[in-house]
Amino acid sequence: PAYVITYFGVRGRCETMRMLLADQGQEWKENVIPFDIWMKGDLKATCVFGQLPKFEDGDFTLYQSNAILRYLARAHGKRRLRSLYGKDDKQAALTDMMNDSCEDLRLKYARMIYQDYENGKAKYIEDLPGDLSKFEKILSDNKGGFLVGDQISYADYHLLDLLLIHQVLSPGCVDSFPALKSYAERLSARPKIKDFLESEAHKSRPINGNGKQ
Ligand code: GSH
Repeated sequence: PAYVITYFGVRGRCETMRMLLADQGQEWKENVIPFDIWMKGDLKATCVFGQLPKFEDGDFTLYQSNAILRYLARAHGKRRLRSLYGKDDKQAALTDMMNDSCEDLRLKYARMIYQDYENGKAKYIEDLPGDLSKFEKILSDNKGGFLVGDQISYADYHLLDLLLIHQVLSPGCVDSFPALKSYAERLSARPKIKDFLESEAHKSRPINGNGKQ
């Protein structure tokens, strides 16, 4: 495959792009970097911002997980006009807005997981309905069935990943949000996403690098 994902052996910031690729019928190669190799610093020194993931499409190299998602969003979709990035510039802007909000929640989650798990987890779970209710309202207001319009976008894969990892953190956390719950079930049941979620590759990958989830 032309696509190569270089990342640690975790779901982390890459499971969204993996679900996007799987759902779009794409193949990719995983270049898994053990953390002790990373700590030697040679690869880090070659990364533009000193971090992973790194994404390669042939001889084109990209960093920053959300830029990678947008690159793939422009390249895939049923037809070029129905990309994973909305139907027009306004839908593209709304898709970016949704993804930025997913990024906000991902950062909040990562901060708790990596810096404050023991003390902060309970408060995080207590506050979670406040975060989820925003997405619940968006999905129940939009009759198209997705975050934006009536077709899947790269932001939907991001939200799906967040919903899946939050249901591991706090089982049942979407149960009081009917739109979110059915959205997560419907996206997870898309045949290629279902196959991906049931794959050993996905199931055996820890969510986070420190074993917390
Ligand atoms: N904004 C970046 C993105 O979205 O790709 C964040 C990348 C990032 O935080 N990478 C972490 C990393 O490389 C792993 S998820 N950590 C190792 C290090 O900084 O040395």
